[in-house]
Amino acid sequence: KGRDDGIGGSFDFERYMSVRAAAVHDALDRALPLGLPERLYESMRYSVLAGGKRVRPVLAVAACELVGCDSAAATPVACAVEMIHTMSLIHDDMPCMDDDSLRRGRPSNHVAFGEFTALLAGDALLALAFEHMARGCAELGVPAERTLRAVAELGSAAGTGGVAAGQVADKANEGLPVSLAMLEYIHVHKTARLLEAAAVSGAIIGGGDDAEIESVRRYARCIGLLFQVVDDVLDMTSTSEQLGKTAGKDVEADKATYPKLLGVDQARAYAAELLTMAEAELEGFDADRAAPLRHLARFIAYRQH
Ligand code: GRG
Repeated sequence: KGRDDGIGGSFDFERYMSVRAAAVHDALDRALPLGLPERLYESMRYSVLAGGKRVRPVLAVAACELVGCDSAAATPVACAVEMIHTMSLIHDDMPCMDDDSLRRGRPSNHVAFGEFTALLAGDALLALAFEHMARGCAELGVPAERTLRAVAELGSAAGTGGVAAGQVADKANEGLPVSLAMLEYIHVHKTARLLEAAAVSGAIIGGGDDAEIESVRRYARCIGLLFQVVDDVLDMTSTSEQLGKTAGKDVEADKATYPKLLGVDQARAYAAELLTMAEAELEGFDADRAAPLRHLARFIAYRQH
């Protein structure tokens, strides 16, 4: 097709990721201009524009393209999902949660701005996500019923049907023996649901039919869990390589993980199975259009950090 964005005959995934992630970064920058009170805006921009892999927004864009729509239509929903993800990181780092002082290579939001500003920046980002999506989709002429459906999808994934529920279960089980079923519940809700909602919302906004949307959901559910299993394996392998971990990491020592419950080899085998299942869900789609999501699944499976 001669496109220079990595979607040509031979697919260049790194280029696709960097072009799409840069577009999302610019859109986030525009979505969040400085305003008053300045400190609130600065705190929100500090975390949103700090970088990160941008996996969730790229998933939304790629799913929108998968169902045959232009990537631009998915920009507001891609920004919304990254705002929700970022607010969950801000709150997760606070002293009442995981008490982490570093995030995305710099001081956590509450370290840089203080606790109450960090808390409110997170709250404001969650609210802005839905405001931005509603306004942005309307401006682009996305049919309102698609936007409404995507709003419900993201709302559930952020709250009682996803991240907040998963985090409560995670905190409530801290230091307790955790079954594989509970570990799966925590990760499905805390991590996989938002990745799933990112992809599903992109497919909804792009005008996918119900069968396509459900295929995208099953694909994304697999890569959401895959993301966590790989994270756990990477954590364990890097932890065993680094002697004398910091006190902060010692708290994590009694945290249940897939390699601890299954063993590293079994956890890796589970990751391979999830990757196979994710790729199978893409078989019904045009191969060129499915290339970004196929490579994204492999990127998640084989990433080293
Ligand atoms: C969302 C309403 C709402 C509340 C938040 C604090 C909290 C409740 C939840 C914690 C959620 C959390 C931090 C889950 C972990 C998700 C995860 C795997 C984060 C790392 O994602 P990456 O690797 O990070 O994509 P980057 O920085 O690359 O974006």
